[in-house]
Amino acid sequence: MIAPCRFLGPCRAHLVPAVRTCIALGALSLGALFLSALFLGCGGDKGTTPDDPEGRLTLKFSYSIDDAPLVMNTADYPYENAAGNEYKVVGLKHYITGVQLRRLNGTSFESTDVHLLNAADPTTLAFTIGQIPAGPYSSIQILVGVDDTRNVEGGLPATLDNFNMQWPRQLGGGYHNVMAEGRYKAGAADSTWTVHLGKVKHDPNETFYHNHVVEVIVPGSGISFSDDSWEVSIDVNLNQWFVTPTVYDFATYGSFIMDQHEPQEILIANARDAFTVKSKVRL
Ligand SMILES: [Cu+2]
Ligand SMILES: [Zn+2]
Repeated sequence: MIAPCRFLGPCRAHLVPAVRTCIALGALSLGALFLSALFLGCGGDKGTTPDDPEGRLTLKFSYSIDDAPLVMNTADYPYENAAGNEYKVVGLKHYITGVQLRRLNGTSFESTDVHLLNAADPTTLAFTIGQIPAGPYSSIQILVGVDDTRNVEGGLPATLDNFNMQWPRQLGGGYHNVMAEGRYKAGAADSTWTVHLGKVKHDPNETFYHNHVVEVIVPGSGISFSDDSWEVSIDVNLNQWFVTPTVYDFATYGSFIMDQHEPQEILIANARDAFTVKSKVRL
């Protein structure tokens, strides 16, 4: 049996961020937490000089449902997806890794930083990448989730935030790439929907766990740097995750999709067009 990981519901082994006091820290010592916090910074910045210009890029994320900003933990069910599910959102967290600034000639500049974004905590929704070589970039590519190399047990620093995103060892270990969930109306009652994306075997007999991350080339994100700083605001429309190319009905796959390859593939394919650039501002 795999213990469910939920924002909602009973406090279980590896995840219940809303009820932090229930979490058994296990092997995590305070010392380890402190040390990893020290090393969590986003890399060094050598500073800029006139002959070695470098740019800085701040990516700022927001979440919406179609045209309205996402409001979580509402009493009612304010949203409706393409399948007709009336729903609310209780939690939404995901990693961003593999931020790549791509040039027209096919080369790119890539950041190795890992960012955990929590829609409930505005301080987590922006991060800055420094030391970007000058020149024009045609687009920004991001990986929603943890790249294959680091999505393994112990692949990220042992912080409480990463601990809360752990993926069960029985399902391949590592971390949730995306953890979103809420409730939806199911007839007279209501039920839980969960979008937990991580590692799953495609076939029970295979030994390889596929890492379900979303590769997004953010449309309209091209930008040119000299030794300046830019802020690009990216909006994520959650409803867009539930439509095109496949309409996703909460009732079809139930509230536990962590061991199901098919709904995870649908959600990954659907998510690719959910990210759009809202603004590009020179700071
Ligand atoms: Cu989960
Ligand atoms: Zn798959």
